[in-house]
Amino acid sequence: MKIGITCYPTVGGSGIIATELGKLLAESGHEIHFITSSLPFRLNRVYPSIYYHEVEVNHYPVFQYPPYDLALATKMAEVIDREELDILHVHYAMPHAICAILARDIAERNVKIVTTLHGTDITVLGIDDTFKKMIKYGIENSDMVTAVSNSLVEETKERLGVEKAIHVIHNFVNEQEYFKKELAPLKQQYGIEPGEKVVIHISNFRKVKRVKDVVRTFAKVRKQVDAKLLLVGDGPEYSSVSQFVSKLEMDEHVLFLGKQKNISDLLSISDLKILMSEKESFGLVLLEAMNCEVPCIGTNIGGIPEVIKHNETGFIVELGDTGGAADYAVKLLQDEFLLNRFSQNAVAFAEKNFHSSRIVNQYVKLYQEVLQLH
Ligand code: GMT
Repeated sequence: MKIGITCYPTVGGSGIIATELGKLLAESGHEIHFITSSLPFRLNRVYPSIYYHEVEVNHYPVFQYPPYDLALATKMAEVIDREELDILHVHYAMPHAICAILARDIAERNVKIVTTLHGTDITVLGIDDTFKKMIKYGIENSDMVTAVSNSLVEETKERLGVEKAIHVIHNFVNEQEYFKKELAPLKQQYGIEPGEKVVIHISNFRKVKRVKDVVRTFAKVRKQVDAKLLLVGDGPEYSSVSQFVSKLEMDEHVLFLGKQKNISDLLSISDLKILMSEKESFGLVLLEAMNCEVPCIGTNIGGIPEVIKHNETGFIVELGDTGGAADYAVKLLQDEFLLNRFSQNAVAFAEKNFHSSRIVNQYVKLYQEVLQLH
């Protein structure tokens, strides 16, 4: 098949999924055309049968705002016809599905549109009345729609009143990259003592991630367990979280690592991952952790309970329950046998339910079905 893929190419779970999917589809013989504003950051080497078409936005003085969406739709239409695409798979309804629909109208070829919903398009933009109708239109006029969790399907139907079938295809990780490595020297370089446990949180530090709840949980854990907290990522809440850490006099125990590329190395030196989000359609970082044998504690929000199996691969707590999260964390970190069992359960659960080959097959099957539609 010849498949066009559009996503937000910068750092973010949806961009990672779209790019890794493109890479795996290319490996299994399909021709992939990325149509994005910049080179997807995971496309870090040459892949025969992967092509990249850059969307260029012209800055004519007559436009007060550069028309990115229109430039994208025009580029999509051009690529559909020139490269004879069978399918255009877009990640995010807003604006990508809308642009794809416009491109389908402009193009001469009968291309099928598959839209994948990743969460923030529904849980954040879908609340805004201005966008609600537009997102609904994008979903209803796509040929097939997928969402990354059952919870996101329910939320989409509830918030937007969408009747169309939405297929759940969970997220996956690149197992060649996410696996546990032996990296004891790295721990030492970060000044982590041999007996100390390592708790990790990775996010884009947006408000919805509730990073302060992670710090609150960790502060409670520290009262009983010798441990360090690694905070990985950057975003709007970064400085207020750092002030909060100082206020709790935890600077010595919390390491702010900023944005990092080799996340699997950091996960390999970690014992536990904490995600206290108030919105999360899936939580790809949890799956990355599980593949590196790191059990997770997460909130009972969105798709998180579909990824963490409570009391088996980690624990689920209610939103804001930092006391409960700390109790579970202490229980795991103080019992080497239990921690090891949860680590093994986590990697086995990830392999069984979210292995890349399984997920990519689900997409291929969906593509085959969409091509049967008139
Ligand atoms: O979480 C974010 O802020 C980034 C966002 C994205 O666009 O990558 O993540 C969303 O998509 C990911 C990939 O499907 C999911 O793992 C995240 O849970 C989802 N984020 C939210 O729903 C808040």
